[in-house]
Amino acid sequence: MTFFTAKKAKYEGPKSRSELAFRHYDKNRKVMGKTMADHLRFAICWWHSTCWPGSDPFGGDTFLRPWHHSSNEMEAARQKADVMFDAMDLTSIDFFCFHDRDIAPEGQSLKESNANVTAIANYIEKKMAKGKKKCLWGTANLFSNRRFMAGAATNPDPDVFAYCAAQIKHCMDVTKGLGGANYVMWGGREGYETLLNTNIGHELEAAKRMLALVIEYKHKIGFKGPILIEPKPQEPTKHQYDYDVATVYSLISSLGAQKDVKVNIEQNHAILAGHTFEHEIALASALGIFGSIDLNRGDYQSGWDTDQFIVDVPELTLAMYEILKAGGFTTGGMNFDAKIRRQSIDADDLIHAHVGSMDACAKALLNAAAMIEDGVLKGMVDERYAGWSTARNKAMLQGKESLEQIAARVEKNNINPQPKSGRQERLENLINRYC
Ligand code: XUL
Ligand code: CO
Repeated sequence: MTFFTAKKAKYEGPKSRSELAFRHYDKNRKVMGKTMADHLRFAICWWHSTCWPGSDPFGGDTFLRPWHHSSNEMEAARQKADVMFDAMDLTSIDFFCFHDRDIAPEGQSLKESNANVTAIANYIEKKMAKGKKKCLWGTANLFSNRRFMAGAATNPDPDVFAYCAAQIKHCMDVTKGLGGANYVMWGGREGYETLLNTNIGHELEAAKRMLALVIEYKHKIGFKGPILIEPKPQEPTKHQYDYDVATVYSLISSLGAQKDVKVNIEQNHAILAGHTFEHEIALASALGIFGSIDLNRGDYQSGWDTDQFIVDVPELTLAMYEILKAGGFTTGGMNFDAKIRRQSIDADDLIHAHVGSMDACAKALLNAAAMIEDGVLKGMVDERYAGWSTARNKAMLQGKESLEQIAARVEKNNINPQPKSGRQERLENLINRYC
């Protein structure tokens, strides 16, 4: 018996009147030479979908899922896996993402915890083969247990650093065993609460060392996909070292590791950092470190990580436009790091949430593809930078002219720049034509 009562959502076209159906997501439809499924590479996440019980700082469990109240933790872990695979089936989502502590209970020692993770991973592997499902990425939970309260790799206690290294090693092995396309690092506790007890210089060095160890191990075991760092500016710590794409780039480039390490960009984290979602994608792409997406929506009034399902088509259209411009996903994809609201207590709410957001993404993909194919927006941007294509200006950008030479040329030719309109409103009107 399955936990859900919903039937598998089908593509019914834009005119469908069914409550649970795809209007735009037609999995095998080709868009710009690739199927929609290959463009979007949707993933469901373990932690919000089956681990979180609906709690908030003021109250506990609202969902009352049977596996949260089971006396046999390993049996509950298998039950959660069954529900995850049923959800993937009903939504036609091909990938999943997990933390080690999501899939299996923590034991009395790391050895026991690792054995639990391995046992459930074996159970998951069998279900993957049966349902043709894939792992987008795995990650180690280095933030929930109280041992991490003062940091994971950046903890003042070297034993915590060592413990993290050991936990990551096992999680990388398990992710590789499940054929994971990427391995993620989100530094939930890599930051500080007060400078009064913090040695920033040491903590940055430790974070860098951990990343170097992970890259080395990735090569050692032949893990093909990239390591993805997930930027976030605050929450849980007041000041996070992985603030945003630009900050994470400085860590990656300090190791010269742009080939091995990319970023996993989350909408809610982007707006908490004071950026837009599309800004973070465009910047990562410009810096050569765009990897994957954690898909959700922050609340524009609340200053915390509300992780709602994203259904805003115009916002998604701008994000998809940047993703297509970046060449689309290679190993990455769109992981629903999103949770239903704590009042959404019906089992099927989870299915409706994923299907609705997938459909919004599909519509955004169609909009963005039309923007690319028309080329009007690109044409207007190219025109703005056209002056740089002359031989002399190219030479200036390539460092072939010194400051004195440029200065002499400006005086000699009486260069006198004339401002031109940025045409923002015309561009915004143009975007609305596609949405
Ligand atoms: C937390 C968050 C994490 C990461 C994985 O804000 O986004 O769930 O995605 O650790
Ligand atoms: Co995330």
